[in-house]
Amino acid sequence: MSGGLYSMDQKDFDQTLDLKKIKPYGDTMNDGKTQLSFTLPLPCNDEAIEAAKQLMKKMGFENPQVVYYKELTNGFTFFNCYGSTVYDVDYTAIKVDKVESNVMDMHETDQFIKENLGRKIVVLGASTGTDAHTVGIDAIMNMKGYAGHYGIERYEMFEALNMGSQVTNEEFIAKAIELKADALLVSQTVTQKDVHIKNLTELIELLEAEGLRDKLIVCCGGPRISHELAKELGYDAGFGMNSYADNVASYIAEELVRRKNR
Ligand code: B12
Repeated sequence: MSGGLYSMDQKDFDQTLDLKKIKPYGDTMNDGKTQLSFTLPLPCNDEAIEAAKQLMKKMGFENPQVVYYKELTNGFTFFNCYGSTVYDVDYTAIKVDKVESNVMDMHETDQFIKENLGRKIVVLGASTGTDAHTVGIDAIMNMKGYAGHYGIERYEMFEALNMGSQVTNEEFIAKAIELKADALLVSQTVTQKDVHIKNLTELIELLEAEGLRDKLIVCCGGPRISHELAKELGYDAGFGMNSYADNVASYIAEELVRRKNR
């Protein structure tokens, strides 16, 4: 085919993949195309749309476009925008702190525990503080599991108790002592005003005050949790989105065996 807007050849487009200069991919390599949404505390009018575009430019986006906008309430407008970022990152220089474990499925983990520990592992989980979200901790602990991954309650070699949501750190620790827990699983979903940081930090401080911190494996998880953040807050491991019982159960099993053999 030749001529016309729709007959451009592949060779007309940039196809260079440079791992040292990674940019978002829209429909061709290195076009930098990005979708961004935000709300401005402005009435829904043409000046607000222009303000959104100017902000996009200041954020490093060329050719900013507002593709959707809607008044949320009087004086507040939501925007969905497209633009091409001028920035790139060096992927080859990136180092990420990750949970160190071989991820095993339920049967493999149970077998590993039988062979290397020879007893059941007691875990206690909850969504703590004021957080009312239970779906995350249920996904990890419930017998039926989540997205095809069985939850910890189903494992033969785990005794698991899920305390639900809005559990205070004090109640959580008291239950851990009562059950002689090996590991604590904390779920945090709400991150507004960094409430999760305050709550997660308080748990570690209380455990330290009780002289329990080193006796337990303490893990946290949630959609805004990373392993890096968890370590920073004094946790042994952190699990974010797309994590399942397999990830945390294998980690706990391997870590307990490591500690036993130390
Ligand atoms: C369902 C829901 C609710 C339900 C919760 C019902 C319930 N029983 O849990 C209800 C309606 C009660 C609710 C209330 C609120 N919600 Co809400 N809610 C959601 C929603 C739609 C889905 C969350 C969910 O269930 N995800 C599914 C689970 C499976 O995913 P997950 O939690 O990420 O869990 C996975 C991983 O993170 C990880 N994981 C999670 N925990 C743990 C723990 C461990 C140990 C491990 C290993 C892994 C792990 O494993 C899981 C599986 O992969 C989200 C929006 C969204 N689409 O995400 C908002 C959302 C989480 N809610 C939000 C807010 C603000 C609230 C309220 C504060 C609203 C209000 N102003 O009243 C209240 C909370 C009040 C309170 N005191 O907590 C915000 C949070 C923003 C923020 N980051 O702070 C969100 C993101 C919505 C939004 N965009 O604004 N909510």
